Amino acid sequence: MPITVIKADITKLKVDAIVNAANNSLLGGGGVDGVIHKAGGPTILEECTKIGWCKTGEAVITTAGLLDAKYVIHTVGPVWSGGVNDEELLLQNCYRNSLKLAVAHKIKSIAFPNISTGVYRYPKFDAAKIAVNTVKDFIKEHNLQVIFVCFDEENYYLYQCLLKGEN
Ligand code: AR6
Repeated sequence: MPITVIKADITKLKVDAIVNAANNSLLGGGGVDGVIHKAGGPTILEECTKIGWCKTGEAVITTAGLLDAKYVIHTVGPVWSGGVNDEELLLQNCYRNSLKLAVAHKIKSIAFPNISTGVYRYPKFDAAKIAVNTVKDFIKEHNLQVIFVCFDEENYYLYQCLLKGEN
């Protein structure tokens, strides 16, 4: 099954890479970003500090410190501001650039949180459609196992609906 959806804490997963919903500074924050840095320990932050910055929609990679994953791919989602600031394209870019980075590092399994749907307030249904469509499109040409990791019930329900009958 190349695409699955689960309800879980992403830091607990044993996959090649987990994706972090970071901010431009890469210095950590709240939400899933805070949890990843807390569980992964200081080496992730050290590597992020060396990288220094990530543009919205782009992605960078570090090792995963104390986590069971091998890598953390940090991507920066758009802040929702009504859809007038290219948010849709930027969110697509987050998924696509994270997947490209995964392929470049020979990663075979990757877990995504629901990027931008927390602090950054992207409407959940729209964000889920973008995530699912972008991933589906990408894996047509790449051999990757993708796990959507939902944390709240609403996202879990939306992803299940969107992926029903897919696998
Ligand atoms: N595992 C999986 N998903 C989680 C976890 C977890 N342990 N914890 C929260 N989520 P957010 P954003 C979900 O706010 O909207 C940070 O301060 C959460 O339920 O983490 O992209 C950064 O530094 C939500 O569905 O990320 C940025 O400043 C999803 O992760 C800013 O927040 C994303 O919520 C990024 O905001």
